[in-house]
Amino acid sequence: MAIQFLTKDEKDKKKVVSASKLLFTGLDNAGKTTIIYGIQREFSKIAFLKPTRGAQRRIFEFMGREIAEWDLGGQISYRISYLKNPGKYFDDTEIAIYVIDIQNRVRLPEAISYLKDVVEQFKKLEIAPPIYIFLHKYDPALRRNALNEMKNLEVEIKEKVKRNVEYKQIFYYNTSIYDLPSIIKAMSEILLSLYSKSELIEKTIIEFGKKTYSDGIVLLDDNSLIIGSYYKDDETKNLLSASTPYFLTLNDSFVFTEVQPSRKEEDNHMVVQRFGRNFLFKQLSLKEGINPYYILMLKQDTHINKEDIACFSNLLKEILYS
Ligand SMILES: Nc1nc2c(ncn2[C@@H]2O[C@H](COP(=O)(O)OP(=O)(O)OP(=O)(O)O)[C@@H](O)[C@H]2O)c(=O)[nH]1
Ligand SMILES: [Mg+2]
Repeated sequence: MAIQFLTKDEKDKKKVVSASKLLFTGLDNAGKTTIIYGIQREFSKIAFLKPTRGAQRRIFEFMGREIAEWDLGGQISYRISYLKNPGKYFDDTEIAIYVIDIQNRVRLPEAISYLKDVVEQFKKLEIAPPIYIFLHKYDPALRRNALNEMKNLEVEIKEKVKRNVEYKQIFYYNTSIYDLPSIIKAMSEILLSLYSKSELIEKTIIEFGKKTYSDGIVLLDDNSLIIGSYYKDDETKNLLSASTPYFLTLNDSFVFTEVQPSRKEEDNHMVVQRFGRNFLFKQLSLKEGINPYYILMLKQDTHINKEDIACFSNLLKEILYS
């Protein structure tokens, strides 16, 4: 049998073709690249962001599957070139995220008009991916100080889209980089919709939750995305979902280098006590060469049984990678 060696470029190309395409589009300055860096916790890059030049692609793994993320720079000259060559930019989209800056009212008509253009391209290409509209820059300060105004604006945008854009699958999320859980929730729900495995994972987490006497558990991947969760009640849910980005960020800042090869997997967990309860955060390395996963648990006690963790990790590995 002939062995085929591929160059890195050829391999990347092959990956792009087989991966599910996730398209980020919208006007310039809407916040697309910020959202992408947000879930990667690349906060230092966010502060110095420049407009994206053309289409930037990245491949990442989500639940054992490859996702090709396309970030289409939204400046007018690029938008024109995408519309001239829809096959190259819009074809094969499985999920589209359309980002609208809700703080820029003046550009709302332009944002809706470009959404219409994008939908037209999908129709021309005979594809019908769901479009998730992010009403972005929905900052906590605005929510606090101008909630009624924001609610009215939301209704207004949705009505305008309905009137101007004929498309079956349009869904909405309110997001802000100053409310990372809002981005994590949106991205996780959207990507999970691609997977049939998610129900099985959910069941595995519930079982693990009961076995370990946990009030709640969130399973996360390295992109801050929530793969599955189990909550005893709403209060636990709110506490846990609000805390995930902070534990991940804290963990990032404790990155151990190769200089400490003796560091064992079981040492790698944190316990934080708040509100009379214990948050346990632990890294799970399911497979070599694959980014780690993480669990955040809310418990009455601080006990964590190694065998239970090993069994849970094995089950996850089987579900995700076999
Ligand atoms: N207030 C607020 N500002 C944000 C938010 N997200 C992004 N921004 C700011 O919006 C500006 C534009 O963000 P980008 O992510 O570069 O926008 P983009 O959509 O990628 O723009 P192009 O690459 O030109 O298409 C930056 O100054 C960000 O800091 C948010 O949630 N709230
Ligand atoms: Mg950008």
